[in-house]
Amino acid sequence: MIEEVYLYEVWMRLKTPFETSFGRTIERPAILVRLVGDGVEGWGEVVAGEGPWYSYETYITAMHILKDYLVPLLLKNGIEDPHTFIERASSIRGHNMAKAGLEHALWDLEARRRKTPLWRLLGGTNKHVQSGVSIGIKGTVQELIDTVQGYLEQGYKRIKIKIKHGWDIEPVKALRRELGEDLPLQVDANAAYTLEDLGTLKKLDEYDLTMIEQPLHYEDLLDHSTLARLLRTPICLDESITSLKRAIEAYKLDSAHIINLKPGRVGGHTVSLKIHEFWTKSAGRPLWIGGMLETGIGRGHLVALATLPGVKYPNDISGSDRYYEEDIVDPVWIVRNGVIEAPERPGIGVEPRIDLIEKLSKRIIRMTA
Ligand code: OSB
Ligand code: MG
Repeated sequence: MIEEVYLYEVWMRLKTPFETSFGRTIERPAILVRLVGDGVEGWGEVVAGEGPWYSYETYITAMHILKDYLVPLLLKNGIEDPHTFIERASSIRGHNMAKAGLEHALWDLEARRRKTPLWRLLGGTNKHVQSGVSIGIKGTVQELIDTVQGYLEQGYKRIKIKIKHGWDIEPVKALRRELGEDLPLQVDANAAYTLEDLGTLKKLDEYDLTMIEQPLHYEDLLDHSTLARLLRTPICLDESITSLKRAIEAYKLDSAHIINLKPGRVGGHTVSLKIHEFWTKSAGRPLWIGGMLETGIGRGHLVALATLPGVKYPNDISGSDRYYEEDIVDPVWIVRNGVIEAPERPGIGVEPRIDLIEKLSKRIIRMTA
């Protein structure tokens, strides 16, 4: 039985600011969800940001939905199983990131109870997770080149750069010129363009990018479908895929060849498994696992998901040291030769450092059955 639920609002200072077309992050909030039952713990992380920029959810709306709806739903009904939780939580519209934080904690708890690694419980097959790096918008092209070179020296398998108006053709052209045709390179626009920008997007199309991620509006499927027909570069959708239904629609409309699957965006592992099943088996298309600058706890959940057989590209799952001076888990996540090895330890396979988490928390809420 789950006896206690803790919600921690932690703040994590990034080693370097992370800039995208929607804004700049220096310090990142995260809501950590900790379940305690029968002497076993389960941990999850809510990936909502400080403001409603990537998604309408924020760490404050997530705290509200968890505290006032999701945790009471769980405790009142004695729910322990992630599938039942997601079914019952479907009466709450949206708020996928809040749902995922708690649902992930239930999965971790279940895996730890069974003394099995979460990735095996999810049906993962490949314990060698390919690690890519997502690089924010920089002040100068030279700074970008130096940053990319640094990550390549550390062994990262592919480079993704953030683009926006005024920071698109030039950085891509410079990276191709300086680092060659073979550099595995992709771009992420975070919804910065419209079909009016076809000229720019056509120019980007000439640089043999592995994919272009979410070029158009954050809810769009239709214009992406039009764009997909006009570009050689495969389109990858991130923001637009918020549910299994949206993934099916994207397939039917041919809006994308690839999905960046983020469990936080779709409401957790249960829905992620369904999207993986549909997109990679029924539709026969590839996907990979995206990130939201998670702490080591959220990263553990991403690593587990990235072991699934339909993951065909390197993921936005980098080592702990790419994000934070000091991560909140032991051991921290390490990238060797561009690979993170999924651990054989139970659950997400790393232990949250409670003392450090308490120290970094601005708010801690404890709820009991
Ligand atoms: O669009 O993929 C994105 C980070 C925050 C919000 C959105 C995105 C990202 C990233 C970072 O690209 C990926 C990572 O965690 O390394
Ligand atoms: Mg993205």
